[in-house]
Amino acid sequence: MTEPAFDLITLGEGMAQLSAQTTGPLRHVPGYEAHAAGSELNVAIGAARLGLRVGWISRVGADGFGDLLLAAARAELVDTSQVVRGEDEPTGVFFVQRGYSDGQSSSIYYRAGSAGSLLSAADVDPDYVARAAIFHTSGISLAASPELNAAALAATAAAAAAGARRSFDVNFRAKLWSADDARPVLERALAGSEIAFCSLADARAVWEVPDAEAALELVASFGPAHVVVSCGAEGAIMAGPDGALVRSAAFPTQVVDPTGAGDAFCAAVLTGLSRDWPAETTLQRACLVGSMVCGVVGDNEGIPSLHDLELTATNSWVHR
Ligand code: KDG
Repeated sequence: MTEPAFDLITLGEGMAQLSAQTTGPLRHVPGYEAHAAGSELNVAIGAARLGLRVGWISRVGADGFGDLLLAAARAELVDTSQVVRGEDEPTGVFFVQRGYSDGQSSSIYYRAGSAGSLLSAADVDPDYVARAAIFHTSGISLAASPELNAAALAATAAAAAAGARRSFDVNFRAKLWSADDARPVLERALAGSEIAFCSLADARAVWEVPDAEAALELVASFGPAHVVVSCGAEGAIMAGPDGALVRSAAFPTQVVDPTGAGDAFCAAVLTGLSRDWPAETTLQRACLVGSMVCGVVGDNEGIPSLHDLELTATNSWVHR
């Protein structure tokens, strides 16, 4: 078997994020700043910045926001040869309201009929997917539209046929589908994955589990050998194929906007798995990367390079 050309290939919709420049309800926000976002694009950018060879499969509009997404991916040397340029549909957009109702951020989507949601199975080249060591997608791709759902499933099947490891993040978005609609689809996707990510919040929303251990056990029961449950400010737990459970605390941070932190966490775990970091190192670094993203506006700008991560990790241990 030939060496995979990519450590990681992700598939999913990129979107322009318009993040409120001031905190509070959107109706009183006078200005926004634009960032490249979208879960699987965030993972691609994060993993590339951490040193992996990454490709991104997607579809963007022939508009300025499409240019923004491509520029963000290419700046990190993410391969965009499989990003289709739609002729007529706009690139999807979402607004982020920050620091309102419990200090949380919330995303308001303008994505119906977007270019990214119209990526289809016919756009997926199985030979390209076969060049990945790990293929990654998430529940957002399964929920956003029938076309994107079919594209994600086609790519997952191509990855399986080629012997690539399949990674799946539950990424439940209640604005895209209900828990009842999502549950069987997510369970099928988890059954077809080797590596699975689920936040405790998502596990509670979809399966009503009481705690992180129950979430881990439940997700593992669907089939994936490697399961990671992230618990926000409570840190994360991870179980590998050897069954050993690893825990990490979160790193205290001044939260500016947590949007994208889960994707950054996921990118760091996938980097650790690809580079054979010890399990404890992988999980601690992933928690650190997630906390670094929380301190910065934008989904992926706060993800460090490997050099910055190592430096920050050393300082964090010293000051803990
Ligand atoms: O994880 C961050 C994503 O939620 C954000 O970038 C937007 O992809 C997005 C989505 O569908 O929610």
